[in-house]
Amino acid sequence: MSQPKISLIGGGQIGGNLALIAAQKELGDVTIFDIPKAEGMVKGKALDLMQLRPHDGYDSNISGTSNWNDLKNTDVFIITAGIPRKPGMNREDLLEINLGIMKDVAKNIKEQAPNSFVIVISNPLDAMVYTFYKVSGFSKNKVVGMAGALDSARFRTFLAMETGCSVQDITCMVLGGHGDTMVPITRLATIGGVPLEELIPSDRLDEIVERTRFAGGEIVKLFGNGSAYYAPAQSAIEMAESYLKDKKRVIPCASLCEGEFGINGYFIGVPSVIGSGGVEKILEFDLKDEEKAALDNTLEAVKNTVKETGL
Ligand code: A3D
Repeated sequence: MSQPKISLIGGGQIGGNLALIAAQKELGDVTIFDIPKAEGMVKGKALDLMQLRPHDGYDSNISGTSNWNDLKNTDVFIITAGIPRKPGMNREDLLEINLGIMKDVAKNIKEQAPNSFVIVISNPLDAMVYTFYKVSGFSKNKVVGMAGALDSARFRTFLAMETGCSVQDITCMVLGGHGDTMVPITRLATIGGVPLEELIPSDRLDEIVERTRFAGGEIVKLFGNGSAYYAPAQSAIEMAESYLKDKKRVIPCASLCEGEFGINGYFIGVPSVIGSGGVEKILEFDLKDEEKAALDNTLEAVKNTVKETGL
C-alpha cells in the first residue's frame, strides 16, 4: 500500500523539524521543497534525516527537491515558505515579501495536487492563508492556517509552569488572529476539569494571558535572528495527523468563517474539527460580551492585513 505523501514547502527551521516529526510518527513519505538556491540544503537535510532512521526505526522516506513536478499527487502540504521575523518586527512587516511567495506557491500547488489538504504557517498567518485560498481556488475545507494550536500550546505551557500541574491536564483555547490581539478564552480553561479561574488569581491570570499574546515575540527577541520552530512544527503536525488519520481532533485553527461567531469571509482562529474531509466543522459557542468585543478587535486587525494583500 502506498504511503501518504507529505510535501513541505520551505525547508528552513520549521520545515526541517516538520520533516523530522512527520517521519518519526510515520505519517507518510516526506518531500522537502525549497527554492533552487536552497536545493542542496534540503537535499542534505533529507539525507541526514534518512540516516537517522536506523536509530529511530522509522521507515518513512524523506527527500529534498526544488522541482515542483516532484510534488504531484501530494496528500498534505505544509507551507512555511517565506521569511521569519527579526527583533523589532511584527508579523505584518513580513507581508510584502511573503505575499509574492504565497501567490507563487498557491499556483504551483493547484497545478500539482488540486485535491490536497493545505496547512499554511507562513506569516502574517491570517493574511497568508487567505491569499492561498483566493489564489488557489481550493474549497474552504481544504485550506487552513496553523496558529491557534500553537497559541493554545503556549498558553497551556505557561499555565503548567505557573501551577506545577501536568501540561497534559490543562485544556484551553486561544481564538482570533495570530497576532498580539489574539483572544485566550480563560473562562473555558480547566486543569483536570477544574476551572482555571478558581485556581489562579485574576491579576496573575491577566499577566499569563499577556505573556501568551507576546510569546512569539519573546522567542524572536531571544533568538535575535528568526522565530520559533520546534513548537510551530509540532502544532502543524498535529493538524496533518488528524487529517491523515481522520481523527476529528478539535484544534483552534485559522479556518474560513462564513457566519460563525458573526464573522464572514475571513480566516481566523476558531475551534475546528479536522478529519479526512479537512476542516469538517467549526464548533461555535456563545461568547460573553467582553470576549465578543475582543474577537471583534482581533478581526479588525486581521481585516487590515488582509486588505493589504489586495485580493
Ligand atoms: P526559515 O528558516 O527562514 O525558512 C523559510 C524557508 O522558506 C527558507 O528555507 C526559504 O528558502 C524558503 N522559501 C522562500 N521562498 C520560497 C519559495 N518561493 N518556495 C519555497 N520555499 C521558499 O523560516 P522559518 O521556518 O523559521 O519560518 C517560516 C515562516 O513561518 C515564517 O514566515 C515565520 O514567520 C512563520 N512562522 C509562523 C508561526 C505561526 O504560528 C503561524 C510560527 C513561527 C513561524
